[in-house]
Amino acid sequence: MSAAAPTVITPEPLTGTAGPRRVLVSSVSSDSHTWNLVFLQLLIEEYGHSVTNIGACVPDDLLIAECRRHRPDMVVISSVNGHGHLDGRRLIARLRAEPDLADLPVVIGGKLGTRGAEGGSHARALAEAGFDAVFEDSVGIGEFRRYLAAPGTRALRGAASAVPVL
Ligand code: B12
Repeated sequence: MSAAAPTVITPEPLTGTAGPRRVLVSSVSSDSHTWNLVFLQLLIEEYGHSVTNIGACVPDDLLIAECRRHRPDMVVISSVNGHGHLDGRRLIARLRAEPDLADLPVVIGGKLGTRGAEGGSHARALAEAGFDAVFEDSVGIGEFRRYLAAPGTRALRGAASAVPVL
């Protein structure tokens, strides 16, 4: 009996993007979960981008400092402990209040509330607070893949959209 061929999952191509970009992955201040961050790092790297993963329980001030230090093309925030909708709104308000970071592409995803689907969506409130996109839980993964591959994605469409290095 011959062995079954291994399954290869190939990411969708990065059509229309301008090559590898620098992505900062972070959690929010209250959240100590880490495998979500590792998962996201591997997913984003599959698309050829480089990732700096600054880990769990990141205070807002530290995230702001790391954005200035690394000057990423995009920030990806993940939270699964249920407080992401609160931490996220506070964090993005802080970030958008900094003139040099106000235009930085920032997205958030994960288990953003404590009650799952029955608690309703937090996407609108988070987008209104300043996130460029919101991806709720594992159903958001497909959308996130499309976002990474879309030619119009702000952080990925060309050098002109990158945050200038000071
Ligand atoms: C392991 C674990 C822990 C470990 C974490 C260890 C570590 N080093 O990470 C420990 C024990 C520390 C822990 C603690 C707590 N946990 Co916990 N934990 C889990 C558990 C069992 C697995 C999480 C995991 O690693 N999953 C694997 C990763 C790869 O998947 P994921 O986290 O689900 O993320 C997926 C999606 O959400 C999505 N995603 C996530 N982020 C993003 C971002 C973007 C941009 C996109 C596109 C997608 C995306 O992609 C991932 C893959 O599909 C889950 C239950 C479960 N089975 O999921 C609970 C769970 C996340 N924990 C929960 C809770 C409540 C807690 C505590 C508050 C418990 C407590 N009372 O102390 C604390 C929180 C501490 C804190 N300060 O944050 C709840 C959260 C409830 C909610 N959000 O509604 C869960 C869901 C358990 C439950 N059903 O109640 N936990």
